[in-house]
Amino acid sequence: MSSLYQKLETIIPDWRAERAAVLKESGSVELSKCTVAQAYGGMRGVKGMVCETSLVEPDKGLIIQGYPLLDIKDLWPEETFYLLLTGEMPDEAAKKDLMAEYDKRANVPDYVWDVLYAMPEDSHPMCMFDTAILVMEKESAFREWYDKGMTKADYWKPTYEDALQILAKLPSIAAGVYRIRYNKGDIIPWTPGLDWGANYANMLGLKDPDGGFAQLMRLYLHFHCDHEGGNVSANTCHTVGSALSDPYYAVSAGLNGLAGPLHGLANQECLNWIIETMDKFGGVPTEDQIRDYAFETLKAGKVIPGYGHAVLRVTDPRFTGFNQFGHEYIADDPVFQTVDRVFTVVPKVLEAFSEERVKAGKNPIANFWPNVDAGSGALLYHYGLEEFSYYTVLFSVSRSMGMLAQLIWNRAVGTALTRPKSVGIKYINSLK
Ligand code: CMX
Repeated sequence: MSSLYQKLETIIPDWRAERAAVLKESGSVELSKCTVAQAYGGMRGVKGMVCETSLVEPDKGLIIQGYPLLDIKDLWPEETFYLLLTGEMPDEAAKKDLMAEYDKRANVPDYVWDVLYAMPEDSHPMCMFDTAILVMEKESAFREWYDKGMTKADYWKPTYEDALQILAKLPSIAAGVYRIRYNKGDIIPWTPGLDWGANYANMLGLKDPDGGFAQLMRLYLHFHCDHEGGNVSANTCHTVGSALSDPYYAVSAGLNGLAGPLHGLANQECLNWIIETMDKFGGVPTEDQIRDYAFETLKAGKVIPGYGHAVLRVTDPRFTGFNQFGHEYIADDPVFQTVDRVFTVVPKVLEAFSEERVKAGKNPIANFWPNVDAGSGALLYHYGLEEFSYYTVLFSVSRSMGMLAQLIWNRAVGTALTRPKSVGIKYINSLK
């Protein structure tokens, strides 16, 4: 048994006791109201689900199990997953143990490669990645145990096994998608003993003489791991999982949500916008040029990708962390310099544009600051990962940790089938 599994066996009874106590003592306490505007507005701010892995505070950003992200920015993804799931920092032995657990499960079934090679050449990498996860559904331990009959108390155990199987294989699958989709040559196999982030970097097959790219991948995979429970991907994974669909179904579904341009796909759009700006002005643009192009984009009815957020009201600490990495490792890179300069200009442009919107009777823009997607692409680009349409796959590998940790937690405490009540306009009018 892995030390993570043993840890879960000891703490899950406490989670269950806590849940029972909170329901008994506070079951009738009101968490939230929901106005008509919120019902039409994507339920922003409505508190209607429970998530223990992480919290997003509008003025602080991501807090993982009580730790603000930038206080723990040097964690490796193995440590991140352990922390997300247990609320505790793993010691070196537990980290090594999880690495060994991944080694045991890293082999990807051949039929996955057959499916990926058979997909149309112009398939989106996210479609390939999500398909690869879904096609492995027949491997699900949860489904096998469920079909044989198991008690609810055991639900978390095969969910944990599925989670480890999926996480162990994702770097290989994601790197394989890259190599197949962009004709980069043969699949590069997983290296036992190498960590999750460095293994992924290695299997992509890019040159990394000083290990900077592997270092970036660890950071990248750590930073994108989770963003509490209500975002599109986590919420979708949770809803699908609440029907006891197994983790292969649930994670693939969640990632289909991540593939949308208002969510994870923004990182592809974002670097696209940066490169467009550089092409237009023949290099690193001046602040005035960025201002003009930003207004041009907004006036054409488009969003400035990488800016704004549904919850955050400050600069995303994940952007700050990537920006620090850029200053430390690739300060002379023109794409990074452009991203850095855009950061000094675009918030003011969005503020001014928001005022114009309000004067025209439209909603204000709630947040002018960069989100995670504004900065990550420039770093990837520097290390030779130039295919923007691939970027959301990297995000997906990481976000699977959060979705799976949430799924295990929900199975462990027995969270119910998701079924909010919907209403129609006649009902709303009847309330007047
Ligand atoms: N550029 C232009 N307009 C923007 C904007 C931006 N960066 N951010 C918000 N707005 C607009 C919205 O489109 C909305 O307009 P309408 O009322 O005409 O539809 C208005 O401002 C109000 O939106 P909001 O309350 O500030 O933000 P939302 O919660 O509705 O949307 C988000 C949040 C992220 C979808 C939005 O800020 C956006 O589209 N940003 C650009 C895309 C992006 O970076 N997405 C990545 C988010 C992080 C992630 O999930 O990966």
